[in-house]
Amino acid sequence: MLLALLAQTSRATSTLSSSSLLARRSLPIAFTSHRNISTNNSCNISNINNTRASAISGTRIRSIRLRATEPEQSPFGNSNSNNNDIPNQNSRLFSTLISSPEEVETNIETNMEDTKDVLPNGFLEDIPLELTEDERYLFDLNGFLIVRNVLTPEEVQQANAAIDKHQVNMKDRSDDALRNATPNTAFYGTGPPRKDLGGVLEWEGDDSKIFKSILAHPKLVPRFHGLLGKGYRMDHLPFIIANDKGGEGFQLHGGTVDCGTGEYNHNLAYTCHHGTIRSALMGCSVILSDHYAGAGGFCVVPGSHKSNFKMPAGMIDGERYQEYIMQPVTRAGDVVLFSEGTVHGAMSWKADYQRRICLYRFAPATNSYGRSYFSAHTDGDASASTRWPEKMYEGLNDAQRAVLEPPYANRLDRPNINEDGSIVITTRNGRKKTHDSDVFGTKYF
Ligand SMILES: O=C(O)CCC(=O)C(=O)O
Repeated sequence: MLLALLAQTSRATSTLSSSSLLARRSLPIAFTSHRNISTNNSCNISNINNTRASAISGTRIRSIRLRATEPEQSPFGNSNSNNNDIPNQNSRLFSTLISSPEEVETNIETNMEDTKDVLPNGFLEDIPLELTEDERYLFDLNGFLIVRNVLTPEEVQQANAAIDKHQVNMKDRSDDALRNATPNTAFYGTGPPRKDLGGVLEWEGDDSKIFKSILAHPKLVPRFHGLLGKGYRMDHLPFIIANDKGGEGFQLHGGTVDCGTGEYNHNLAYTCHHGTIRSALMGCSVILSDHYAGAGGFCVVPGSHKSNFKMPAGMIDGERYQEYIMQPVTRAGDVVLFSEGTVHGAMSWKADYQRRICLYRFAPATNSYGRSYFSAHTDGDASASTRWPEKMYEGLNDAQRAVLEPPYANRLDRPNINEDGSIVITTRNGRKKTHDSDVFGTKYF
């Protein structure tokens, strides 16, 4: 709607600034700039688009102050659960200055340049063009970052409806060999095993749509670029993790210094050189049910991506030093990005409703950990195919398809995602390709 209206009102420009382009793609909550606040109106968030629409279609509104309120919902869509620690969205303020139809786009651009809003718990709500300084600081300090409201409540509901449809295929991790925690420890819970559900990117039509959107989501691409670099790629097959009440968590694992062995694990390296952060392998946990304080689920040892020593005995099972293990409070629609080099796990699930997340792993262009990108129909014969399961490619846009490329360097004709979601091929000089063909019989060394 906003997109169409902006298209109508904007003067035809062949080169739009990236901030404007992002604004066109942005979710409803895109315009925040405290500098522009001059209170005139307060209204429910459901009126935001209408208000914008009237501003865009000609009503002269000098400034709007919007206060968001949320509908009552289930835990699978930003719930009203008894949760005092979740940032109170009702108190979040949205404001934008709209002067005339012609100025709408300009104002959006202005606001997008420095949009930044710190939530009560210190985490960020914004739509940046790149990893912000605050995010860079938080990720470097803690080894993880929470990106709020990536999915709208409607998208969360859509994703959960698709899971409901396919939940008959959930596989319990019930065998001893599959359990992720040691019995009678804090992470084990009271019994029910974790449930895993794969195939999310291969589901028919709309069932996979939300899950495909994560691959190159406008709210995530700048963060992926900041933490993984351009040309980032999906590494593992994403899947749903579900836990019923009492359900088993996952003992602590990962770590650049492996928390179990104490050995350095370069496959999970975290580096920050010359101001550039890189995570050799990054977890991306899309939260699909609320995780209130004490509910359990994903937990992390903040800062452990830079640890130099083996974890003390007992901590890996949550039996000792629990006060150093943190369970981030998240709501359905949030996304947690974490370096796999940050020691993490999951606490047993305490809430009455089912825990649901979709876990992805992404990596820099030249990194590979998983092998399913070439195993789909060739059973691991790399020479036959370097493609993921064929159904994954259905209905993808160019940016999403780019993220499914196998690992190879950007200088070898790799599709990179631009800020506006379009693709640019990082072209290799034609003469070099011909030369390599002459030498190797293939245009890429
Ligand atoms: O349940 C979680 O959030 C963590 C899961 C995890 O780390 C894993 O499956 O490797």
